[in-house]
Amino acid sequence: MVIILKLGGSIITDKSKPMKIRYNVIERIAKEVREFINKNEDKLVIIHGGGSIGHYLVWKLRVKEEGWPPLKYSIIAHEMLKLSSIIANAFIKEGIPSIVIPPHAIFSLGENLVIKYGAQTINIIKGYLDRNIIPILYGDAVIYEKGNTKFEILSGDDIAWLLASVLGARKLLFATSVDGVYDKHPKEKDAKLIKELNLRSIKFNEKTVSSKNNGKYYDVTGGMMNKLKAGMKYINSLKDTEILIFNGLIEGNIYKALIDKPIRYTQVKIKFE
Ligand code: IP8
Repeated sequence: MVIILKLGGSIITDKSKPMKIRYNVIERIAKEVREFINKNEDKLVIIHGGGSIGHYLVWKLRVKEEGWPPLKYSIIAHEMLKLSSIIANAFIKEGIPSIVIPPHAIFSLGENLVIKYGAQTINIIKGYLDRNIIPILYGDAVIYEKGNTKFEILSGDDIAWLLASVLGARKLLFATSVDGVYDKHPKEKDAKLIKELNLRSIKFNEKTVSSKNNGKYYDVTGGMMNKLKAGMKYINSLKDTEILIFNGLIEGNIYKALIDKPIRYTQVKIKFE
């Protein structure tokens, strides 16, 4: 069975510092993944976010304001590919067969920012899984076919939900820099972790759904709010998928989430009340 693991940009980079990659966290995650794949049959797909590389560059280069000049597009796509290669490199060092699949080469965005892809894209991802190679994808800048601008950001969260849906994933794991979804901003003293959240009845407003990343000047895809909103499109195909949002900065949590050991998390359920 397939497990989708989304590594938040806020864990693999330091979002408070531009272009700051957390190599030690990436190496630790690679070890946890190795421990898992050595003992388990599940097929893993890794997706990661942009963190202080992607989000920072989109903000710093002012691409949205300037209508995505082609050279600036290339810089962002290239820097994200480099970040992904660093993750693949850490995996390979741990003996984990893995391959970067650049989203800008297989996905585009169409009308209403719907993700467009061909059947062959999914065949290729499945082909790697069948051959025991972990595909690594990420939030990327991609071609925007129907917009006023030629390019747009495709969040890794959207890719994670989409692949969980089309690959019929057993689990969809969001490793973030907080323990899950809170009833108010987690920095507030009396903020409580929501243990279980029903995606069908969730109301999207800043007060009920917030994360540490919200409000950061350069988070261009909307943090926790977008993570959940992005899942709405796939609600009917994910009824059998276990969806968890948890803290990937705590050592051992990723491994525990992969093997179903108890940790603190928000479980996202999709059910009729
Ligand atoms: O962090 C955003 O991906 P996300 C990617 O998964 C870029 O939302 C390039 C900003």
